[in-house]
Amino acid sequence: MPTALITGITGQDGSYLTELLIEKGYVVHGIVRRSSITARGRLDQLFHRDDVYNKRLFLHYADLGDTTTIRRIVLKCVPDELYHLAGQSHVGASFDIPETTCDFTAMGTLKLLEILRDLDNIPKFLHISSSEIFGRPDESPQNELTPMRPVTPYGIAKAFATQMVTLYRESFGLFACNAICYNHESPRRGESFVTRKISRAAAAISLGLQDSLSLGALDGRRDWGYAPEYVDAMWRMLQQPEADDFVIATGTAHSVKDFLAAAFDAVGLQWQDYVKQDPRYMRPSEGTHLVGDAGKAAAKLHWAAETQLPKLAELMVQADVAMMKAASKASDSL
Ligand code: G4F
Repeated sequence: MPTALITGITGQDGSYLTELLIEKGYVVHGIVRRSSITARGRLDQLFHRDDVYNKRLFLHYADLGDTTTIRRIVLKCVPDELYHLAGQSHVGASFDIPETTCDFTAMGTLKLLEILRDLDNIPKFLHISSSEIFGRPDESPQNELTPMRPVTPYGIAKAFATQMVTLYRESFGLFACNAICYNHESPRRGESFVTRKISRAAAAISLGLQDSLSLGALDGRRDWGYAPEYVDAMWRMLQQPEADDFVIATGTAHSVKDFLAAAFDAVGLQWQDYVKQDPRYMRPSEGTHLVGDAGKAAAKLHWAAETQLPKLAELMVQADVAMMKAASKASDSL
């Protein structure tokens, strides 16, 4: 059985990737941060499978900065593939906590690469990079050769990590790849990202549980895809004969207003009746024209995004409606 190690296993992408790898017959080890609150809900289905938990799925505690512990975990698990998904991933928050963002997202990646460089059997390595490395690009759509012009602390940290991965591939011969992922969403998306904030609000307003929704800039455009499809692209990258970087995107940009329209339409409402703008959610600086050209992924990985807006918004809203109805039923039965 092939063995994979995943940093950020409890996140949206980590949980979908774990499901994919378990389905493909892998043994999966995941690194989680120690905290007094157990936040592993996204892996629940796998935890309840007797044939999986502690048989083919194992969790280990470590912070990204704790190189001694991470080295020990890597030596113990002997992974064939290492998927590095962890980091401080909120772009807006990166303006408030730039040092933490750079420690986790930039230095955390370099520390992992340094651990790998010393191993006798170096696993194939995938780093989840981001469209934020392009910031305000000169060309649209962007591809793997588009120059990086990040305009946020998060984007700068990701640009550093991305370039280090390329450097370790070219200078030290590591099988190390960057998946340059554009925004990818799902019902498991964190609640502070705009799509999930909107899908939850549309669901709650339609059920009479919320009156309004406060957002920041509504004209920003993003290339939004469906997360389970993106983790499939990551896996495909590590099955290639040679390590390389790939843009993973739908190729279509939409505004926050487009997402709002699709999400509220899914519950028969007009977003203009409920949405307020709040300066608290405005960012000091924003990426623009972020839309990806995934032509190389199509040619080499035989991968293409399938789910587009408004289907994505609709499936997220429907999942939130179902979740809220189930929660209210459960509290009624107490
Ligand atoms: O949902 P967002 O916070 O995503 P953002 O900033 O594009 O970053 C996400 O995608 C990147 C590319 O894959 C990742 F690298 C990154 O880790 C993260 O997953 O914001 C999307 C847009 C922005 O233009 C933002 O200004 O929505 C706008 N927005 C408007 N009101 C808001 C809000 N964003 C958030 N989070 N919250 C708001 O209230």
